[in-house]
Amino acid sequence: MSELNTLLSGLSGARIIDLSQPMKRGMPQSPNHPPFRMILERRHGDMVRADGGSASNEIIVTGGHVGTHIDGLSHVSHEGKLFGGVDAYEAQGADGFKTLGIDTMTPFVGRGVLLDIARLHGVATLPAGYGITADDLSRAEKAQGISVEAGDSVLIGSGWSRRWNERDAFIGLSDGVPGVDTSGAEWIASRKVKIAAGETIAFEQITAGAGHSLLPVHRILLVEYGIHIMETLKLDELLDANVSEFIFVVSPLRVVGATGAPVRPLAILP
Ligand code: UVW
Repeated sequence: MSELNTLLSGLSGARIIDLSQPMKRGMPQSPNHPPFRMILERRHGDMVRADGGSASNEIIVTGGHVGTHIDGLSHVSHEGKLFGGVDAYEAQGADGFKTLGIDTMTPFVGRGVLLDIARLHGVATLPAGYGITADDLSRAEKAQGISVEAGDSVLIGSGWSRRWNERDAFIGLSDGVPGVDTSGAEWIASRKVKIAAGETIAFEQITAGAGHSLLPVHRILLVEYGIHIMETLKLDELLDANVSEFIFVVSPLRVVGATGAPVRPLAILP
């Protein structure tokens, strides 16, 4: 058997779960970012070719941080510095970033570990404003009999993607959103993961009425440790399947110099 066939036979019968939310106008998103818009620029019949053929196409205008997306290391600075001490003001320009743009991220194909914090607490969805601590993460590892290792990507299950269709509650400006607190962020960083992913817009704990005014977990992961953050993943199917590990595939759009990009992550399960 050829090496390719061996690889393909390993995948035959695999279950592939799409972890992206559908991108459409009006979907929940952070008020910090330009909204997603798509319009049909040309419709069938606008121009019909001599052979009867016709084509339709669209214009898409969107912020790089709406829908299921990944944050590049140029997204957040602290006191003027990006990850690795890079000067944020020198690195940025009208065409984006000379360095640390999302195009410089190597696509990830590797082990994904899902820590289900909702299940740990005996609920399908964590309450609004709940802070996921380092202790929660350690206890979830023990309960699931799994360990997050260097080079993995970690996905944090809060169950919040079950609320995607409740736009205002999902955004959580009044009641808050569950997410990792600073102790949880330090725990994730200590495991030397490549990507930290969650179901909510900000990944971090947002308390009632706080909005996205302070985002300390972004500073810790993106600026101090160079760990990409992924937001607004659709994890409900994976949580319901009660799986802890899988092949995780993340290949962001290669937008040169961008601070983030939409992505359609996949989980591949045996
Ligand atoms: C938020 O909208 C808070 O997420 P991002 O990190 O993509 O800006």
